[in-house]
Amino acid sequence: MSDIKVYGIPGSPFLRSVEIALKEKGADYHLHAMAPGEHKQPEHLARHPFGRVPAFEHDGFPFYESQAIIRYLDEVFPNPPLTPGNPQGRARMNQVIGIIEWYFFPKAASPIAFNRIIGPKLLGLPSDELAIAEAMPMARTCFAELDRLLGEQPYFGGDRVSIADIMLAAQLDLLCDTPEGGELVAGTRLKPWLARITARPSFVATQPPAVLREAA
Ligand SMILES: N[C@@H](CCC(=O)N[C@@H](CS)C(=O)NCC(=O)O)C(=O)O
Repeated sequence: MSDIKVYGIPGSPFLRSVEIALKEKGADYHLHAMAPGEHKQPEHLARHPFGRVPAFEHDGFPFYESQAIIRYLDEVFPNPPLTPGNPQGRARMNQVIGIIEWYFFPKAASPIAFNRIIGPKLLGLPSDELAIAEAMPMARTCFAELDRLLGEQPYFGGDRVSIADIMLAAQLDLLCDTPEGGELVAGTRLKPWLARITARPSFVATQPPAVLREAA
């Protein structure tokens, strides 16, 4: 039996995406839940020198970066597959992961969710309204483009949930609790997609802490 350890701060969408992938695979794991701030302490920096979450270990093999972790899980636990079986589906999945990592998370979701939820409700910091306003043009571009790329398909890579769906839905589920996220998702095809995917047992079992939901 394999030994899987996941380190992270509950509520982190990247942590949640790794947990969702583990649940989709039916793999047992141990979550080392960390408090905010612990991710900058030497113990965690030894696991993750960039001081972010999640970090991961499988049978003594430690590494970090959510995308790498989920792709690894998809290889070591092949069923059900989280990678589409055809080149176009895989290209679309990889494209969406690239959009999440380069544009959506750092330039849209992170400034909005941090200033609306994490900062004011969890860390006692004031909302930086300018940072939110500055993130909105990129957020609008991301929502429009992701809506276009999803199109009429059930999931980004085709008929089955893929790594892109898991990573994006973990981000959107939190962001869409904010007024800005709610406005951005309204009327898009992302809204029914998000409702469908977050009803999956893997999402239900990995809800963010209630304090983050109440905060929104
Ligand atoms: N590229 C990293 C990003 C991880 C990341 O940015 N995690 C956020 C939480 S969702 C974090 O650790 N933030 C803490 C900080 O920036 O201090 C991954 O995919 O794992």
